[in-house]
Amino acid sequence: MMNSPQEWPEPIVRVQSLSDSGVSSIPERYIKPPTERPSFCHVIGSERSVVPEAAAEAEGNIPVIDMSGLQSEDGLVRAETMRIVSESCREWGFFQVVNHGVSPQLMDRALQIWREFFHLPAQDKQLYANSPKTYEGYGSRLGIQKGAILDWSDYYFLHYLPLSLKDQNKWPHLPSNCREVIDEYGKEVVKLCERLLSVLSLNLGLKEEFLQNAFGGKEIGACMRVNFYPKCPQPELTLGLSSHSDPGGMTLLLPEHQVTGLQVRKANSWITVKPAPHAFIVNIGDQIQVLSNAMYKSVEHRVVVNSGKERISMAFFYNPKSDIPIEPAKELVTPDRPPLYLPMTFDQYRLFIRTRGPQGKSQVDSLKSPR
Ligand SMILES: O=C(O)CCC(=O)C(=O)O
Repeated sequence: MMNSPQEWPEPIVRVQSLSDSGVSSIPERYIKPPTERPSFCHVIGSERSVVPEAAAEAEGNIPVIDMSGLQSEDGLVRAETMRIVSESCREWGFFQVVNHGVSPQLMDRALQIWREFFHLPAQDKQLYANSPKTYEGYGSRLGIQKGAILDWSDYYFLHYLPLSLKDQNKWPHLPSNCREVIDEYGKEVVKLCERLLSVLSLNLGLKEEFLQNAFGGKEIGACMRVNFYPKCPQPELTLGLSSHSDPGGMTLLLPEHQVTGLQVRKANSWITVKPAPHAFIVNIGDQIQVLSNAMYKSVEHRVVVNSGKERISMAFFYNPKSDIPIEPAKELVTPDRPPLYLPMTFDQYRLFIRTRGPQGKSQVDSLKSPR
């Protein structure tokens, strides 16, 4: 197994400070190869296409699901809600949920404290500068490859669970209510994740508690990455976050809904997500793709930036306990559908993204068992 790297290969530059300095062109190390750039066009191969070989951007939106339907008195409404969740997991790997039980005020407060955090003076944030050893704290790159092309974003990464990794001293002490709000937000979001895992398990034809147990029962892991995408003078040349699928179990993303940026891959197109107010964007991570023997897909996504508005998003990652092997559920393995993946612990698995940075779906594909 690879060891965790200790230090960044190059001095860290805060993207926010670059943006604030008013540069009119971006440094070369943020310029993506033409096929990875946002195409800002709608039809593959159209004359307007700047990079015809790249996936085009298309109209549409990921499904929006009203979770109150799961408690409806009407059995048909309950069944239909389950069906839409199932279809979204199979067809999109992504959906939005509304009426999910987390207080909208708490969601607003959480986004607000992070907005305030990123607008603190540089020296206050610098106290929490992170290293690739654990990634906890204030960071500006993913991956440790020297000379890598970087993404146009800064972030804050912290552990929420298990309790042995939760260390509030590593969370920002400013703004003053920051730790309290993160704690409360985490508690509510964990409850929602538990509910969603039950729904996914039932939809897979498994016992309600199957996925939660496969994740390690009460010993699951949860961590949070708050992404800050500063304004960018040349958004057509770069990405706020390169294409990747999430390595963990399931992600609940809360973006600010006024500024778009997230794009989800659908066949050969990128669909720009239009966030519904106070919705969470739910997506299937690689570990659920493995556990479901690829019935559910962990889908590639990326973030585009813009020159007019900065953007914040909070990604809450609900993960398996890090040292148990994750493999396809026995119930989902049949002679027609042999196990598609070899077992691996999440600790081993996440070293890949921590070393190489976001790389599309190459990691989960590399896990395919030889046939
Ligand atoms: O900022 C976003 O909309 C997406 C963030 C994301 O994909 C991540 O943090 O893994």
